[in-house]
Amino acid sequence: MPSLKGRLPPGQYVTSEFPMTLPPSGLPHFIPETWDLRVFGLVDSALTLAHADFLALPRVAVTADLHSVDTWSVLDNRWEGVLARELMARAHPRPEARFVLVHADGGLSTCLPLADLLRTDVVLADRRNGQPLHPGLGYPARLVVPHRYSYKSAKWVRAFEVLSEEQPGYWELRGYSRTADPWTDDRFATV
Ligand SMILES: Nc1nc2c(c(=O)[nH]1)N[C@H]1C(S)=C(S)[C@@H](COP(=O)(O)O)O[C@H]1N2
Ligand SMILES: [Mo]
Repeated sequence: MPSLKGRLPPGQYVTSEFPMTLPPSGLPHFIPETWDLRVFGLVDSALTLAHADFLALPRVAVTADLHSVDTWSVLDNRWEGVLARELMARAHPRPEARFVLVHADGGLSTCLPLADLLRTDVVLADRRNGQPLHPGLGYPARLVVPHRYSYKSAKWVRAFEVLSEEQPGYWELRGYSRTADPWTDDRFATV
């Protein structure tokens, strides 16, 4: 058992598997022929990628822990996929770009600072621990944002909307923190 000292944010416990919650509408249906991934908004080169285009992008592997606001943490996930910064670099955000609203199938959206998406550990993953990502965990493209509570790690991502101002997403509109920093127990919105 590896030492957890320094690994576990306040109020979290370790579990080995994701609860894999599904949206009320059920598991989003992935159809490779019609699926696309878009980057739009305040960019000079809006992107629409087919699934084959996404698969052809440079790939990375990132090992990271994921912390849920519901107090469970899953440690040492080895995610494989495409860095969000790879997509941003291709889309060329304009100088006024500051935030990105992530749109996902199943109704979730979440907003992150553009700077978060430029980190070298923020990946749009399609594999975990050497296997294709389980559909319930977000296949074909799950955002992984290790330094934020996992409601920022949108499953089934379809688009990144680049904005100048922050626009609250699904959980941010429902009382959860906009900043979502596990290390400061930053779970709920402060009014
Ligand atoms: N598209 C989408 N992504 C999502 C969610 C969702 O409902 N829809 N739930 C989020 C929340 S609240 C959490 S805690 C994690 C849960 O990850 P898991 O379902 O892989 O366990 O996914 C996040 N990503
Ligand atoms: Mo969550």
